Amino acid sequence: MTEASKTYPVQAEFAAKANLTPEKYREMYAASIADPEAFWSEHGKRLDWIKPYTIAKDVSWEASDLHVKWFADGELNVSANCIDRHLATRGDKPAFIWEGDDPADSHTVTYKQLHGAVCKFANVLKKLGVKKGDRVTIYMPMILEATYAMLACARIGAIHSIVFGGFSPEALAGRIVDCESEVLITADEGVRGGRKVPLKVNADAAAKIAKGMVKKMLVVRRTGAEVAMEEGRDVWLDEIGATVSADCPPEPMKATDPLFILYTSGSTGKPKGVLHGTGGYLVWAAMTHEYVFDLKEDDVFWCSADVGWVTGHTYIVYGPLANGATSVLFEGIPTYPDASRFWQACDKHQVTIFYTAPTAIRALMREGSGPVEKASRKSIRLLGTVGEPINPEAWEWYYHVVGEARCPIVDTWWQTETGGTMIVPLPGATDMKPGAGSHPFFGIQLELVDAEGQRLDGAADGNLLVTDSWPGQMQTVYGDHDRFLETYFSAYPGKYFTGDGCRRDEDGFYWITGRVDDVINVSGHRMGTAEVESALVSHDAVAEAAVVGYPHDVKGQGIYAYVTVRQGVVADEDLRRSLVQHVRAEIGPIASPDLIQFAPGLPKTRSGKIMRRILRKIAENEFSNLGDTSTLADPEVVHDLVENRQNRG
Ligand code: 6R9
Repeated sequence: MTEASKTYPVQAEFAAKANLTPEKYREMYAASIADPEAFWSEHGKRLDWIKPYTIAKDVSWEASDLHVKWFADGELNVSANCIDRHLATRGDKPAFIWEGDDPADSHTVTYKQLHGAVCKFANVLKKLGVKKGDRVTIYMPMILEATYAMLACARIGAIHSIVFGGFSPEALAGRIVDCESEVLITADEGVRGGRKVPLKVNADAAAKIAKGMVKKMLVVRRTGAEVAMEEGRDVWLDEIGATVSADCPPEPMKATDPLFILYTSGSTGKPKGVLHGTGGYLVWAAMTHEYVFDLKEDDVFWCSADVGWVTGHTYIVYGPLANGATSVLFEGIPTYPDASRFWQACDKHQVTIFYTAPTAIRALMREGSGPVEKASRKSIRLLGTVGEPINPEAWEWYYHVVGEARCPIVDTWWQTETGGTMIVPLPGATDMKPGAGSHPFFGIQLELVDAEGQRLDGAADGNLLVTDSWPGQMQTVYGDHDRFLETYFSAYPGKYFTGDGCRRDEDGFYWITGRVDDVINVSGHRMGTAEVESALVSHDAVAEAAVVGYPHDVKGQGIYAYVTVRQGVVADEDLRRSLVQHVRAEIGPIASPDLIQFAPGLPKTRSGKIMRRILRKIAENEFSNLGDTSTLADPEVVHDLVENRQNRG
């Protein structure tokens, strides 16, 4: 048996109290596939409906009639489901525990307090002129007001679009313009790892690039830094907040009305605005949160993602709150003030379920077990990971060192597009194999196909498809329904193509092997190679650029850029630094190339197509087997690329 196929049964002590058993999982899964309409009609009832639905699933993936409508004739309000309906029974229960960047800084908000804060925030938005259906961009640090802003939008039926606070003004502006968002919510500054992030300065720069699109900017005071306020456009939340009431009835929304847009990278072109609806998304967020994390009433749940990513949307805010759970919101980073931070905070707040990304686990693993053992971690009973494949070494460390072999690990595979978890070893229901996504969640039907689209049965390795809809499925690409069809349903008509490769082993466990398109996964963040390339070629010195991923110890994948400079330009260290700076300014620090190779030419076919396969191999330091190079226009180019490769690890 190889290390990678080791199997761990769920611990008996955990299994005895788990919400699921192997039998119950099998039974529910079978029911969800045999009659999706009946299954989801039943499980949709977990929400409070203003007007009950009569149909659960109204979906077509046919090119001529592509539509995704769950609970189509029902009406509900997401903020009422996340807040109001808990007030009678959980009014004094903490909804959020905020853990500041500074370990001395933390704050609890009960459901009752959350209700007041969100209603006020909603009235502020109304006062700024925001109406149902309007897009509101949120560019915020990890502070409570970010969650109030989301829930306030949901309360009045506005569509939020959160842009991760690490994105540059250029990237922020692109997203504001794409969805024509006239209101931008930001803070004076953010704080991460002891350092200030100039959010308002960036927001001002973005508003300028967006040329008059931003009509109102709502600014939250976080650090108290002196920032410029533009007369007539900018308002402080605390000032305008003092003028509005804390009474704001929730707007009845159709289940298919949009809840949020979240931009994500694809293999081509600009990031696309993934649009999620109201009813289906919330059912999926709540149900996956409950089953994936074996949720109990007194759990303290901590998802360490940023609200700027889908994981933060679904598992910091919507899933936990829809379930009336207590959710931790962390402003800082895992290594500040030191590498014990996560575990110290788990002790401090008695966290019972902890959910993070493999890249964080690998970074902490480097520091050894000392920082982990400084904390007791006794409160933790379940661990989770998300964002990229977890290598078995990191899994074992997480399991044995962090979880002391007491806690199951749920490795959750999903995407911005899927709204919530799709493949997971449900705790109590299945054994665990380190690195395996394992089994489909209720309602999820998977298929593996080869490049020609032939279905692969039994143990096999292929492209991962989903063959039928689920409530959390995105509805469309905002403003571009054709791109929705083209991106997900054109490679294998009538089926959803995930963009991931996957292996099914002899026991029927699914193992995600990574992206098979031109998307790379850097520290769990999705990055389109085309985006980085277009940032590079917008630099004066660059004639041509090609970007690929390569294996990176901590980040999972690093960004490797091949750059051909213009005639007369000196390709030296200064230029390297300038290119990195340029990409940071165009997209943000997460897109910084790790390695840049100056290349006099790129390998191209006679028809002028860059042969990425060769570039990937060289970046992986695997140049001994470059495959067929006979179609290259100039085979000499490859020799130079290999000679001057940057990854010799
Ligand atoms: C939730 C999220 C989606 C892509 C996805 C896949 C990778 C996410 C994973 C995983 C292996 C896991 N991915 N979770 N790969 N195992 N548990 O990350 O959404 O940012 O849209 O990224 O991330 O490649 O296609 P998103």
